[in-house]
Order: sequence, then C-alpha cells, then structure tokens
Amino acid sequence: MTDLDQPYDLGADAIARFRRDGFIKLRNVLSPATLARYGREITRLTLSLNTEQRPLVERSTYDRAFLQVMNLWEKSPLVGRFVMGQRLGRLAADLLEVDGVRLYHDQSLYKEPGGGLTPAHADQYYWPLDSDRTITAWIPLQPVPPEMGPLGFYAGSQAVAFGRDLGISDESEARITDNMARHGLAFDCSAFDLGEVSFHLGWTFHKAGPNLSDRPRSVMTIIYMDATTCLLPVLNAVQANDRDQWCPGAQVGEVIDTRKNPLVWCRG
Ligand SMILES: O=C(O)CCC(=O)C(=O)O
Repeated sequence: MTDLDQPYDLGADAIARFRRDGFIKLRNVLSPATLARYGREITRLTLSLNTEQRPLVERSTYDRAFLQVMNLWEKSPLVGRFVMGQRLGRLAADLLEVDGVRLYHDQSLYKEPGGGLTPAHADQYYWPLDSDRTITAWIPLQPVPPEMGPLGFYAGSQAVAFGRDLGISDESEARITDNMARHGLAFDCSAFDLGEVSFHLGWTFHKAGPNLSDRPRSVMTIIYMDATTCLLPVLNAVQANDRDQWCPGAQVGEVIDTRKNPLVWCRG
C-alpha cells in the first residue's frame, strides 16, 4: 500500500472541529513523491484538455479564476487510481460521519500566473443532491503561499443560509463577503504546505485570492457525497447541467449510483 491508501491518523478532536467549522486543513496527507507522480499527469491532462484560449484580460471574473477540467479520473487510469485512493475517501467518510462515500466528480483547478480571485461561494448551489453530507478534498500539487491564492474558509458558515442561491460571480463575492463580515465569522486563508489537504462541506462558504506569483497554482479536487445521497429535482439550469454531466440516468428520489459515481470507500 502507498500513502494513497493507508489510513491517516485524524487525531482526537478533528471530527468535532470539522463538525463545528465546516472545514479542516490536514498536514502530510500525501507524500511529495505521490504528489509529484500523480500531479505531473493531472497537470499534463489539464493543459491538454483545457479549451480556454483567451488572454486573462478578455475573460469574466469566473474564467480568470482558474482553468477547470473535470472528471480526469475517466481520462487516465493513473488519475483514476489517485481519485479512488482509500486514504482520502476514508477521510471524507470519517469527517462526514457516514458509512461510505461515492464520487460526485473530480476537477482540476489551475490558477494561472496572474489569474484572478475565486469569488466567495458555496459549492452545493450547483448540486441537485438531497444531503448536506457532501465534501470537497482540495489537494494542492505544490505548496500554496499567500501570494498564490490558497483556498480560504469562513469557519461555521455551513450554518448560514444567506448566499446559497448565488453562483460564482462578482455579485457572490460582494454579497457573501459582506454577509460573512456581518456574522463576524473567522476567515482562514492560511498557506498550504506541500502535502497539506483541506476538506470543506458543500455548504461552507469559501473563496481564494489571485495568483500574484509567476508560477501556476495547480490543484486537484475530489468531491465526495454520502453513499446514500439521492437526486433532487433541479432548481436551475446549472444544476440540470451538473445532473446530466455527473450522474446521467440518476432518478429523482433514488440513490445516485450511476457508473460515474463509484463507491470510493465504505466501512467494514
Ligand atoms: O481553487 C479555487 O480557487 C476554488 C476552489 C473551490 O471553490 C472548491 O474546490 O470548491
């Protein structure tokens, strides 16, 4: 077994902290060797499959934030091995306090040198899922110092309803940031060391600064859901798009177990 599969020692209070804050940052989750091996393939695929050709100045705020390529696990057996890794899957299930997790989808988020901020948002706005037991592992493929745009989290914001209807935009950045300040929620936008991985709930508000460095900020993300999650009727066009891309054929009110949603980890 490699560090991709071995259990990670979460420590005594990590699950309680995650329950309270809606996010957690964990050190030494993946080794430099593992990140280098799989990271090379993730970055290679991201650059070869990316369709964005416009210069940064001609793009919207969303499109300046990162190059985004989804479901790399389907494109490369090597990335498939990474996404099905048992260490991250088990961490997702333990933090969610569920018996098993399935894949919702993966995505590579590559903030180019000079790339803009990632506006404040909560991911679950995009997802037609009937459970709040959803979680994203944010896995930097190199260290992320403050000037490269580390992901930042509002502690406890998973309990805030305001802003859940806002997609990533200048409006979400302005209104959610203002509302988080009104609630006085602490914002953790600390750097990530190599090997450090964060996990956040689908309803936790988060954002990232611009990449002011001359190096790309390459990050792989894996989105897991409780293995018993069912499909909801979609609320908007972006949710319809998500349903069709990430769980084609799933039926409203039934457990989402299409070929695109393999069980990654389950207890026992
Ligand atoms: O990487 C980023 O800048 C944004 C990431 C994000 O919003 C997410 O993974 O949910």
